[in-house]
Amino acid sequence: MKFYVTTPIYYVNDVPTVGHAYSTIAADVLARYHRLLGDEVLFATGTDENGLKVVRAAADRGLDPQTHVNQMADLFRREWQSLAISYDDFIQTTEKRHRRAVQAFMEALHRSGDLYLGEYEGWYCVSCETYFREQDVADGRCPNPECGKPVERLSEPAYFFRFSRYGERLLKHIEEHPGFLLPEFRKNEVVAFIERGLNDVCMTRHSDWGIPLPSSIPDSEGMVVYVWADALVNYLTCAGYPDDEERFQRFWPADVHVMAKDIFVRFHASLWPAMLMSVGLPLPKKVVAHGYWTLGGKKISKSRGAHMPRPQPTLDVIVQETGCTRARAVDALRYHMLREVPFGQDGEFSGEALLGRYADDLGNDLGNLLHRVLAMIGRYREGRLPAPCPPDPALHPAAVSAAEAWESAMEALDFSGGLKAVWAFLAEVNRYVDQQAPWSLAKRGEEEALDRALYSTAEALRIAAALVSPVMPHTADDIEAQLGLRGWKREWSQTKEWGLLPGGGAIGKAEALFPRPDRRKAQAAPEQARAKKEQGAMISIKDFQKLDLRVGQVVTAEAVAGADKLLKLTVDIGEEQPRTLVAGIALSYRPEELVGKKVVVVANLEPAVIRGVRSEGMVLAGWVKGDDKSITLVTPDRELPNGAKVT
Ligand code: ME8
Repeated sequence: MKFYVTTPIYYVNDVPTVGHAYSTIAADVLARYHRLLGDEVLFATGTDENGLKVVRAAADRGLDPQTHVNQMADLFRREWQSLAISYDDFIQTTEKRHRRAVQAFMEALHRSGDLYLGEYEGWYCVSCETYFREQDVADGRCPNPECGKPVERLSEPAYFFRFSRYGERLLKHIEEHPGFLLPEFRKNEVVAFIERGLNDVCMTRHSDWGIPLPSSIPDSEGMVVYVWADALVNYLTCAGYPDDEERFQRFWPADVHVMAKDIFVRFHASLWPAMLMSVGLPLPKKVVAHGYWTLGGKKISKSRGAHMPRPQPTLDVIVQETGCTRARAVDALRYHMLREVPFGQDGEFSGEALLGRYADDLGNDLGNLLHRVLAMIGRYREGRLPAPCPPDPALHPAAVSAAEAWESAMEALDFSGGLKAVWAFLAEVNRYVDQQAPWSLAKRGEEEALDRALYSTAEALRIAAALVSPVMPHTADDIEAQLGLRGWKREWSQTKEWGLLPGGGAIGKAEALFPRPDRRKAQAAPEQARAKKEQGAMISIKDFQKLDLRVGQVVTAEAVAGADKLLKLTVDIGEEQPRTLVAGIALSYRPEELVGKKVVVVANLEPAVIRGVRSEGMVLAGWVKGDDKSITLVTPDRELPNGAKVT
């Protein structure tokens, strides 16, 4: 199978924002996923260089337009490479191959009878590179609500495309191909737009920057192709149109065009399909619009200024705040953007939310899981994987359903839904580790069960690596390396198989995948890092103030039936009734020694039922880790009344 995915080609009037990165990352995830499926993938992106906007941006920089566009295209290339964008083709619309494609396409349009010479009378918005009708322009300003800039009066001979002919055919195509336009609610906007009636589109203008109309078209002297018509044709150019027939047959039609909603209704979901219909080419299989990333509720856009969130400074912040590597920060940004917001919706871009996801989803759910499992394989099996065991019913079906959920999500372009399913699987694996409690199996000498638990969790992590790999390619590589899989050829089908990790294989060096700021130093020593994890992350003074710590006095103390470490206490903390609580201190205190003792109690701890006793707080105690007999209660140094606050 082949798979051809595109991003918009971006204007080179300024540097990319996280919004541009978003479309490009989404397309990259599709491309990587399809490569794992074994498809022959063509992933194309590039830059839109022929508009008037570009000429003005070049003039502002004191450069000739070609030098300016080449510099900007290089900047985009570098940007995408740094975000692990695995594009196969990067097109610049000033390239020769594209000029050739656009001219061939215009000739084909002319041959089809859909191009006619007329007089253009109306308004042009340079910022949107769009023509507007007389009635749509009020007070000389662009009617696009996100723009509103002054429009320019134009009156010149021009070629028009008979867009108006295509309303019915477009509606029919949309109806007959339910998955053609996504998401569904935006499809309705397209239908409404077409039903209001389509106007012919001016396809040329007079300029000395742009692709000249071919001289085979009469009276075309001095005319260049309207930048939008030129830009849309890039999708054909990348597929080999018009000269590389074999490549074109192989890759066209595109499987998915990805973009935001700004250029969906008018351009990609109606004008583009109509242009293709006119020249008799098949339509793309899917055209998908995502929402906007916003800042303060307004679309993030280059024209709003330098403070707009951009990928590189965002990566800098992640690295500074967490101490992670840049590659890891790239993965975190990619994950966050796709997970945080359902693909069709708008979302507010927030560094805080990003760091939150970094700590919770990536640090805790994934990074710590890997670390725990590897540490146990290190400790109990001298760093060697136990022999493969049969599929574990608690894990294997969960892996298969995560893989299947991801597959449907990729069809529906539901990135956040797909990731949610993968994280539900990780939650299963975390739960499995807690339930199996390999440390207890080791203590009890249950070697076979321990082998099974360790192998199964490692195998689950191998699957998790493949599942996350389209979104987090560096992380997937590192998980595999830590599991000892060197030179491993990853394939999607392996996400549903079991037992692929070789028994006896030596695991690699365990390193925290997503270090936390407070664990930076501990990274070098995995054991310490684990201990730190149990202590938790840094908290602010505000967090600390949430604790209601009070001096109390033990009123009664008794053993808890069937639990040799627990005592049931009642403690007077200055309330009407003494609190009942359960404390794990029975190996170091006898009940009778406790009565009358002053202690410190966490009074606002959520109640919990422990061994059938409702415990309404916790007494503070210190201990030497691992030695239950060393537990020592914290007690005030001088006399304090019951209920006194401890701060
Ligand atoms: O429109 N949120 O180029 P462009 C989400 N050259 N996506 C965003 C975004 C945001 N805040 N800001 C930008 C053009 N994007 C034409 C396209 S295609 C044949 C020609 C992304 O540089 C999103 O994909 O203005 C949007 O559609 C695109 O950048 C617009 O990029």
